[in-house]
Amino acid sequence: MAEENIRKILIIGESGVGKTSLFIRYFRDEFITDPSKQIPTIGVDCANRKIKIGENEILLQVWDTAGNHAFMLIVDTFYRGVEGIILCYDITSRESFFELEVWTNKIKEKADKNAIVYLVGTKLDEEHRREVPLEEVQDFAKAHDFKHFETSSKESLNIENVFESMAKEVIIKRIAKGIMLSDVKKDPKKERKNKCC
Ligand SMILES: Nc1nc2c(ncn2[C@@H]2O[C@H](COP(=O)(O)OP(=O)(O)O)[C@@H](O)[C@H]2O)c(=O)[nH]1
Ligand SMILES: [Mg+2]
Repeated sequence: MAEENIRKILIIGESGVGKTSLFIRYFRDEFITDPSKQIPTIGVDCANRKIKIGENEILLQVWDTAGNHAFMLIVDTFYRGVEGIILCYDITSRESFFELEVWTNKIKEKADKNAIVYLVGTKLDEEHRREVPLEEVQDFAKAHDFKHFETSSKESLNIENVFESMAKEVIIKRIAKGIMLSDVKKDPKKERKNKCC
């Protein structure tokens, strides 16, 4: 597939919130329960999936990153060219919600200002252990203009929806940008002809 049809998406957030589980559920439709089989993310991991929306086919290239601060310098270099960011927190961890402020600042600092950001709460199957009230996180999302989702990788809730919705938005944004670019590229002579003075 031509390079221009590859759309880069980054999954970020604190260590242990469930980023890799989200990634594995989407790409392999699995959830690894055996702790001995869970491998902590080292730096970054990547997978691709072809997605067709209307006439447009894209390759969604998703990068799962390590939230661990030891890998921060490597991970920071991956924000370049990213069109969508999935910022994760754990609905059962108030601390992961507080850390969102730090992640939001990082997005502002490192990512393209046009990147689409989704705020994704994980571990929805653990509703009985919820520490992050829905209303509070919705207010946060609204204040930052992020779309908000809650998911469970364990029970496969809302996962496809997050990625499909992101793919759609990225395509729409790209089409809009394409129109703008073609406007800019218009022949200046023709442009002048059309003007009345
Ligand atoms: N109950 C439940 N546990 C989850 C879910 N997603 C991840 N976990 C658990 O949370 C821990 C951290 O998950 P991981 O995906 O490695 O987090 P990461 O460090 O953000 O990549 C693991 O023990 C997972 O089994 C989920 O949807 N539900
Ligand atoms: Mg991980």
